[in-house]
Amino acid sequence: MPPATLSWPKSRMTEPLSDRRELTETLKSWALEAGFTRAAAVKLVPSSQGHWFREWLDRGDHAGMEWISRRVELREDPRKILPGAASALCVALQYYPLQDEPEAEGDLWPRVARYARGRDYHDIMGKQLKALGRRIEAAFPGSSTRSYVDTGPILERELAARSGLGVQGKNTNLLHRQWGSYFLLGEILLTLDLEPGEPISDICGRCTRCLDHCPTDALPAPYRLDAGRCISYWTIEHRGAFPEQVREMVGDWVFGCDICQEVCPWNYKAAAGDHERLRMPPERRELDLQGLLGLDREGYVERFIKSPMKRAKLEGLKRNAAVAMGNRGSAEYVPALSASLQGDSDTVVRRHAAWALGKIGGAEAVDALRAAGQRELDAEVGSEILAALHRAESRTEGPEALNAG
Ligand code: B12
Ligand code: SF4
Ligand code: SF4
Repeated sequence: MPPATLSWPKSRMTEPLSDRRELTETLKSWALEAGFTRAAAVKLVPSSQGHWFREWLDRGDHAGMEWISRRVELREDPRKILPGAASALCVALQYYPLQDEPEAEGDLWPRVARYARGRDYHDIMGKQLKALGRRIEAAFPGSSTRSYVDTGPILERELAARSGLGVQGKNTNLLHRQWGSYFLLGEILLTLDLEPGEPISDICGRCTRCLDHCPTDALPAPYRLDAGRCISYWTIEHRGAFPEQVREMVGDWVFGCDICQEVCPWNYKAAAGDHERLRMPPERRELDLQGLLGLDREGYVERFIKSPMKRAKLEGLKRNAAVAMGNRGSAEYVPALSASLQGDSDTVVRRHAAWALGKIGGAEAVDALRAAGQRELDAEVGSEILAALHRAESRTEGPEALNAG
């Protein structure tokens, strides 16, 4: 293990290759000590995928994520982010499978994306990267670092692909023969000059499983994701009510979607990671769909404040839970949905509870909708109840009953 105080004379930083290699190996070993599963270096140059990114924006494939169309010039050339930046140390954190972690059970957790079941990776990786950055700056006086996980203006998959941490698959995720694709990415931009890793060549070959199995056609062509059709986008990023056609489209996914990874052959036997804080904490494991829909703010803060699922906020998680129940179509959910329709303070949640009752149908659901319709003061919820009643009654009693009413 290299000493933490290792100090390299400045003049040697950009000089002989063997020193650069040694420096790179040292930093990579520090990244593993910091808790990452893998690390690799890349030279910073303008992106070779900038035109694809612009085309993606021009087509509107970013849906409602306006924030991603800002600071495009930084995404196209990460050297503009940190003055003097020459390299990046890219890191990967394997989140699934985890050694000895039991499979998710119940009606909720198997429909929460695997990356989101443990503690928020932004916290975990952000702290690890900051500590690593401090260690590097202390060991190499005069050098600077800037670290990012997810939220920076960086095409993280392209950068990591050039470092050799994986190769982009047709589902756009970064893939690796040994590690599959269930790993998260982060990076430290550095003024130090590192020895770049070797990019890996394509491992998809003629496979098209992810494109064929995406339930919403969100992958209309290899390497192209249309966020406006992606369950992950709607359940994580979208605020407010779902448009009508999206409600059936998201199926019973409650947060994110893993289908295009589940079907990928490289994930069948992926190596396991081992990070304690990525495991699902017991206070979350016991929650099911009905528990989530009935959660109050205190219960939400207790369970989700350290979870990546807080991105959807309490109202978003409840909206998603109600829609998942509706799409499951089971009468066992009617009492929980009725309680939500009558008592939830959020109009978006009530609207989706009404929709789900209409979708499930049956006499009990119709009664709950009628009772709520008499009390509801909000116009949007009111019309949602009417539409749901119409749908439920037409299936429960037949069209004549509707006309008679
Ligand atoms: C916005 C975003 C989303 C959006 C849009 C996703 C998308 N594919 O763009 C939504 C909300 C849908 C999303 C979903 C998910 N995300 Co996300 N997301 C991001 C974010 C913030 C930006 C991605 C981006 O720049 N998209 C722009 C488009 C244009 O990029 P792209 O799809 O990668 O397109 C490139 C390629 O297609 C390539 N390309 C085009 N043609 C060709 C041809 C060939 C031959 C090749 C090789 C490449 C190529 O060029 C494009 C430009 O680089 C990144 C973090 C970051 N800062 O990078 C995380 C990130 C990509 N997400 C991540 C994760 C984990 C997910 C989910 C798995 C979560 C989940 N389970 O629900 C899903 C996966 C869905 C999917 N199939 O991509 C991880 C991916 C880790 C990995 N192993 O790849 C990242 C890196 C976050 C992180 N720090 O770990 N995400
Ligand atoms: S995350 Fe789900 S909806 Fe999005 S592209 Fe993958 S399979 Fe399709
Ligand atoms: S499912 Fe097939 S095409 Fe899709 S990423 Fe995996 S190997 Fe590539």
